[in-house]
Amino acid sequence: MPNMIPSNESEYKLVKIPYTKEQILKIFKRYDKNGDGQLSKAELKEAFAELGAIWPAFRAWDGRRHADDNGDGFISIDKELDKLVDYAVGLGYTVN
Ligand SMILES: [Ca+2]
Ligand SMILES: [Ca+2]
Repeated sequence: MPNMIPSNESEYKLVKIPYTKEQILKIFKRYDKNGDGQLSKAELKEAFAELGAIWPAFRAWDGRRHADDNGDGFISIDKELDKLVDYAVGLGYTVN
């Protein structure tokens, strides 16, 4: 924050802002790198890494366990992504 002189100590504290559902949705959609409308394990892993997951590979696995309704190993952006977003929202990732 340039040119800002905090008037008291509390303003130095890092304010953690949780991602909104919409932001998380956008991030997941952005990680459909090959554009097939499905999120693969590798794509999920990268998305969770961006969200700040400590262990993205685990989240990619656990997220699919929650949201992969038809069990094909992929998250369908049309049909299954909502569930995955709810799962990710519940983890409380914060911006920055
Ligand atoms: Ca894909
Ligand atoms: Ca699926």
